[in-house]
Amino acid sequence: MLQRVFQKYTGFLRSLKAVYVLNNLLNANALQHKRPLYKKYKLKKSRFSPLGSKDFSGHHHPDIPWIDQPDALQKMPQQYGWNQLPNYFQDKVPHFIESGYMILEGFFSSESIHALNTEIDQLLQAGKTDFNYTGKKIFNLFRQSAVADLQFFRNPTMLQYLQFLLGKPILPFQTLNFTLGSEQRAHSDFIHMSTEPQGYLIATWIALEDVTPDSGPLFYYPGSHRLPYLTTQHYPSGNTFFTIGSESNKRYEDAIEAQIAQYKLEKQFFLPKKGDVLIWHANLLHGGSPILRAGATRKSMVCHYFTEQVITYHEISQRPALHLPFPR
Ligand SMILES: O=C(O)CCC(=O)C(=O)O
Repeated sequence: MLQRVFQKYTGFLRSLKAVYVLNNLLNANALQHKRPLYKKYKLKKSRFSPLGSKDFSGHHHPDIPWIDQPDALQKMPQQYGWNQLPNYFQDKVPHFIESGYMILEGFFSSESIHALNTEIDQLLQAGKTDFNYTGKKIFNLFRQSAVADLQFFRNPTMLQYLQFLLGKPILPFQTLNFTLGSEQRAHSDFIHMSTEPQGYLIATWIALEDVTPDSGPLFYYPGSHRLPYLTTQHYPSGNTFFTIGSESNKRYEDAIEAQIAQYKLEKQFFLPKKGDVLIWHANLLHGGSPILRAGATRKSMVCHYFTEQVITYHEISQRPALHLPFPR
C-alpha cells in the first residue's frame, strides 16, 4: 500500500535518504540475499544503508560481462549456450557487442500483443493499475497482468537470449508500460539501475503498435555503450550525506547531452512494427523523442533485467535495489 502511495508522490520526502533507509528496513526480506554479495565484493556497510558508485570508487570488480571484454568477438562461440541459439539470433550478437543494441523483428505475435493491449485497457478501466508519478509510466504491470508477466517479461526465449548475452542467470527486475511517448532526455539505464561489477543490466523495448516518426519514437546512440559509465561522481549531483540533490537527474541529463556533443554521437530512431523488440546494453544512451502530433499514441513496454550474483542498486537515488534473489 505504502509502495503504491509512493509511486504517485513527487515531494520533498523523495530527497531524504532516511526515507529510503526506512523503506529498506521495511523490506528486509528483499535485501537478505545481498549479505554474501557485499562480502564477496568487499563492501563494508549495512545492506540497509544508502549505496552509490562512490562506495566502489576506484575499485570496480573486474568480472564484467563477456560482451564487454576486449576479445568478446573471439569468445562468442565458446560462450555457454551458444550452440542452443537459433542462427538468426547468433547472427545479431556481433552487432550487439559493437553497437550496444540489437533488433528482433516480429519477436512477439499479433495475438500476444492484442491480448496484452486488451488486458492493459481493462486493468486501467477497472482502476487496478495506473500511471506512476511521471504520468506516463505504468510501473510493474506484470504484477497485475499474467500476460505481461509470462508472455512478455518472463518470456522463456527472451530470458535465454539475455542470459547468453550477460553470461549469468537473469533476474527479471521491473517493467514499464507506455501508451504515449516518454519524451525522456538521453540517458544510460546504469544511472537508474546499477550493478557492481558494472554492466549486469539489460533491457528490452517492445513495440505494442507500429511506431510513426511523429509519435515520439525511441532514439539511441549506437556505440555509446562503450563510453565510461557516468556516475554521480562525474557531475554536480548536489547529493549530501542526508539528501539526494533535487537537480541531480537534470544535471545528469545535461552532462549526458554534453557527452553526446563532445563525442559527436550519431542519433538513430527506432521505428518498429508491432511485435518488434530492441534489446539494449546497460550503458547504451537512449531516450524518447518529442511527440509531434497531438493525440498520437505509442504503445510500448520496457523490461529491465539484472542478473543474479551481482550487487544491484540505484545510483541516482543512492539506494540498494529491492528484489528477491530469484524470479518469483
Ligand atoms: O520509451 C521511451 O521513450 C524511453 C524509455 C526509456 O528510456 C527507459 O525505459 O529507460
